[in-house]
Amino acid sequence: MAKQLASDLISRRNFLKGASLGVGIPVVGTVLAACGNAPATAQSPTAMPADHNMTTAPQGQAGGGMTADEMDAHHEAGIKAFLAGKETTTKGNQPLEPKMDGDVKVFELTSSVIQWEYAKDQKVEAWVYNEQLPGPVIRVTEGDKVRVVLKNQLPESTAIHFHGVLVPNNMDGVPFITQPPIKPGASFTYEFTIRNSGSHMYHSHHNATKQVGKGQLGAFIVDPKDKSKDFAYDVEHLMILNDQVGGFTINGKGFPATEPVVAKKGQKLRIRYMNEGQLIHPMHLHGLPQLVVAKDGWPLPQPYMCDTLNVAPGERWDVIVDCTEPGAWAFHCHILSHAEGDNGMFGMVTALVIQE
Ligand SMILES: [Cu+2]
Repeated sequence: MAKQLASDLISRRNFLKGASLGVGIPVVGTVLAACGNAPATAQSPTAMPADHNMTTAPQGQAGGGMTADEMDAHHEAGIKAFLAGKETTTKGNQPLEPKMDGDVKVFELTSSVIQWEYAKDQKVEAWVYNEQLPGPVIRVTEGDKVRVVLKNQLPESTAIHFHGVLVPNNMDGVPFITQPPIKPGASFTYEFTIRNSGSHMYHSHHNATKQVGKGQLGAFIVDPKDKSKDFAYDVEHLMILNDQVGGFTINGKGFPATEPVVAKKGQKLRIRYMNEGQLIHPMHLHGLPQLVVAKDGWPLPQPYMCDTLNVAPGERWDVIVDCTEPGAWAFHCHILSHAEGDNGMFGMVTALVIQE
């Protein structure tokens, strides 16, 4: 077990190669240095390497009924597990390939109930699209003719609202306002021509506290027809926030099962934030400013810099990060109870890894 974990860490070290981890969060450098010198023992606090550079912790209780050393061991184990990167095998946000029907792009979605692994060995009942959380990414271009066919295998009626996408009234997906509810076992077909670009979402608009909370959500991204009108970026990362199923999650996973955001030095990284939860989440990136370029898919008349960006329920924000500083930079929600406790970091935490 320890051997397996050691090899995981080594392969992740190759993956992170050139990231100059030592200049990022110091604890990461410490973890990797310890890993190089001793067998990995992430889950075994008693086997922690002694740190002679630090003052010995007092013997009293540090919090949560633990000594300071025990607490630090939990914190270190979480970081090690994150770096190993094999906490869970499932992944949401997979691209959904359309079938062509003439010039119409046809996307097929099925709502169903599954057990979703939001953290290592932690499963929870989730109501998902196409057996993933978040649901698959629907990505189209302005001017496209789009058809979305939803098959409902939930025990409740449902409907899809295309949040932020300009659609005809009868395609807006709100039961009893624009359509009948889609009963269990039934299907419904949405069809519209894409009029506006940007970072949007699709989600249930029926018993939504429960249905969206349990995972009836996904990204709907529209690229501009004229690519020269898009923001300049080299790589992009989608970050869907939720705070019900699985607790505080980024892309359906809680730290340390979250994915790192990876870019190379010199690249411009576009992050698309989407909040499908019930709470505001101020997303804070260490080390590098975020240039905020769009709100709800609409380009801002005056982009602005920040390090912490409030992402409220229903909002989408696009930011560009100029990846000038190599290293692993902590990246987390700054409502601290969504991110860190006695047992270490959890929930809405990841890292931006900028490779040299
Ligand atoms: Cu938060």
